[in-house]
Amino acid sequence: MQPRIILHIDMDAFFTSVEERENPSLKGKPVVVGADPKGGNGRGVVSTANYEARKFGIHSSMPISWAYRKCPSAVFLPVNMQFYAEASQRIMAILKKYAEKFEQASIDEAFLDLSSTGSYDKAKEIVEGIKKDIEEKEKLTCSVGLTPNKLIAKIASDAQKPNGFTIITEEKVTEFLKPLNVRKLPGIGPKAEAVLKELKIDTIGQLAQASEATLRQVFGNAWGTYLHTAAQGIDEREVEQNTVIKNISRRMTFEKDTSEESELRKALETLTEEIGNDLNGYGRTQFKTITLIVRYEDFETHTKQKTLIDECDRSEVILTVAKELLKEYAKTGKKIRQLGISIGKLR
Ligand code: TTP
Ligand code: MG
Repeated sequence: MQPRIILHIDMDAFFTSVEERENPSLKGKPVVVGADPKGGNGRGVVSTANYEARKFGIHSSMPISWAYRKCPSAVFLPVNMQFYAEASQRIMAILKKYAEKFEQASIDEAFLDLSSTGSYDKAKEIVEGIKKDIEEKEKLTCSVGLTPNKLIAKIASDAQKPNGFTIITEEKVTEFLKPLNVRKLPGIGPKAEAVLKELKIDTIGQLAQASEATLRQVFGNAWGTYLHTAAQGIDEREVEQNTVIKNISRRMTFEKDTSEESELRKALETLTEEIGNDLNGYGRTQFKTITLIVRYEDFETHTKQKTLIDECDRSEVILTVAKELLKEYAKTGKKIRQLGISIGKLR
């Protein structure tokens, strides 16, 4: 069988880059896109920060009030989703032309299957063309990973941001993964990281050495096997043909972990409002599933989903369902670190 050549592409600091393109006077300044900071009293979260603002420790999903305190002189801009969605659509249209198999993974990410080029040299030329095309037509930069599968491609595109191009051929996969922190593997969060640390596993290389049986015992069968396989750099998933975003999600990290009901309720209201804006920005109206994501102070994370009988287009329903789903978690009395809402099966 011919080896696969898979490209993952991720736009650099996407929302802020679009803003900077429209207003070049922003270049070089720390820029934050998100809720109104209202002089440090604003509710809501950071959608993204440009690389200058990241130097101050500002990042996605942080409360906007916190970001404001970290860098009050940053330029704070509201989320202009329609604007980013349009840029995204144009970028995806460019990408689609380059491969028969194209999968949009989020507003600023996509996978392309370039196996039919037959070699990394040929694929590399195409990818250089893609980067140039996006830079010329959209005045935006992206980072890419060109590798044997989706998993490695996603890790590789992140390896040299911004404006990176990382090629990892089949024979280099083990060497590439070996020194990386386990957190680089999709799905490993702080909790799994802590458990692995107990086992004296810090790097993907060390994880690859651990026995599958041990990992299955510690993490359960499905997860254990995933970790074992992923650490070897194995991923059989195909690039799927899809061209539309299927869900929208928003997260909010509390400045201080909380179990305060009014604070949790306010957070759900803010998240619902932001999701409503995103939905409008995308020009979509209907959804069918609502998921609540709760991350506790110890990083334990739970999700609960409700599927509506009929498709729905009302924000109030998101809020009502999210509040209902939260009730059970609130019962535990454990403090919550982060809340998220995701709506799915969009139309
Ligand atoms: P990302 O690709 O995760 O981030 P980014 O493009 O801003 O920066 P990077 O260079 O590290 O890729 O997300 C793409 C866009 O999605 C981002 O610009 C804003 C939006 N977003 C949110 O609104 N909330 C979030 O929590 C995250 C992670 C992203
Ligand atoms: Mg990005």
